[in-house]
Amino acid sequence: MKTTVTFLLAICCSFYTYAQSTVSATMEHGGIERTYRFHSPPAATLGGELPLVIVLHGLGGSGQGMMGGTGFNNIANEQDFYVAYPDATSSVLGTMWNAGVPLSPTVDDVDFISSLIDEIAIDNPLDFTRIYVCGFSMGGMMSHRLACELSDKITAIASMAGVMTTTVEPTCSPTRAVPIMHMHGTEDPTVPYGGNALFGMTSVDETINKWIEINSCNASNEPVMIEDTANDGYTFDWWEIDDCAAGSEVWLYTINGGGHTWMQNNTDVPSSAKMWEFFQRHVLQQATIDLELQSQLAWQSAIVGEELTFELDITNTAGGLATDVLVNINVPEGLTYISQTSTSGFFNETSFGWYVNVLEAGATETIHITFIMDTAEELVITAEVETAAEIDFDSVPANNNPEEDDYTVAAIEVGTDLHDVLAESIRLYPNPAMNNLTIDFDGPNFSTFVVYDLMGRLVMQGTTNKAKTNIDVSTLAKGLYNIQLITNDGIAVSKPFVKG
Ligand SMILES: [Ca+2]
Ligand SMILES: [Ca+2]
Repeated sequence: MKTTVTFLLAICCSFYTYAQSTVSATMEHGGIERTYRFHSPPAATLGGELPLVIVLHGLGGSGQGMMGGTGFNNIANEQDFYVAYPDATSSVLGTMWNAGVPLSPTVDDVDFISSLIDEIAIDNPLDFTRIYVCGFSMGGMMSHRLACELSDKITAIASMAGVMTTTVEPTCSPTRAVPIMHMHGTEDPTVPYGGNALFGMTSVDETINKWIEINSCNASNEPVMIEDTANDGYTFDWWEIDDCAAGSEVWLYTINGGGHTWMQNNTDVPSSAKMWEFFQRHVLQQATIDLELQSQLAWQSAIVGEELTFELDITNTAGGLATDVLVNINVPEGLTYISQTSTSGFFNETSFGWYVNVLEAGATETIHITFIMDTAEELVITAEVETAAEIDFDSVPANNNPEEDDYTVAAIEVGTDLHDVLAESIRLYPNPAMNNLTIDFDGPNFSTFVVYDLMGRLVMQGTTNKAKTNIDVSTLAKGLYNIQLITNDGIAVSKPFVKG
């Protein structure tokens, strides 16, 4: 049996060796004849859809040159994907992508790459969820541009020594979070790590920060040094930012001492192999939902022993159906749960998880949760979408990012605002008062009252209860007075009245 298996493997592998192919091809685009190299791996002859990696050359380079220099064909043969190596059009500086730097050709290279994918797909069944672009130098700049402008078609990009250009950066607004891998040498003299404004190059930091912002990443972790074993003359720092919206990532490899060159297989982080490793982590999943949370508190009784109501709204502002939606409500110590009412779903009174389940496009569901306040300290209730089966346009569940719209904060601030709220809950009448003044309030427990005249002298004091309290003011001289009411918790609120 073992012998048979070995024999079959031998057939399969020799078959593979002979079945790969590389061709030169042309296609018409925008009235120009465009050229590219195309490599099919042996697995293509077995049928079925395969991923595509598009490799973009640098200024003055060629697809042929990239094919020879990157070794992507060998990886493709082993890992079963197609590779295309297109050629840029000519400029005064040589072959050049329209990546958005000065002297770029005016051809629409974004549309060319889009058309190239379609052209290749005619004869080669593509897995459209796994289309990747990478490039060197200006090809890397073009890769960043494609991530910005062709994000509905390209799953992820990787760049070696090519930053986002200064003309592309301000308008970069992909339709989804795009996984980005960037490699750059600190001693790169051509595309400097710190940028070159004159030639339209942002810095590596600006490029990465832009993607952190676009992809809503939590980038609080630090880069780590890759083990230095290859004796390649460099060290590599890896900043693996993997906490980003919609499962995207931003990876930065900083090559300490590295210049303007593709990292080969004898280095600790070979560019081609690492890019493919990164690409394999990502499959195109279009965002279809946009969950947003909003919350507020009913203030009136934000006082010890009284009720407080937390209102939470969840809205799906996008066009797709959201399913399996769970919202986690983080309730601090100091609040005792009493009851809830919700327009939809199931509420777990122990975990404070609100399982909304299904939320149609444009729909809003609401929950009201009532607590008793056990403390007069400031408290914060937060809530965040914990799970959703579909991809959200601009937020990622359970990443604890207060900047995202799937996160909301409701703060109970027992301070000046509470005094204002309490003051409004008190009614004094008649005002002016002749003989009797009625103190009428709802909610809070005011236990004592003190009356001061305009000079600040104490002229009367007594106790109150929760119902209306009548006090005899007939002995007071005509004029303006302040009555101060003090709660059981020692919170004092003043209101003026006139003795007529
Ligand atoms: Ca959202
Ligand atoms: Ca979130």
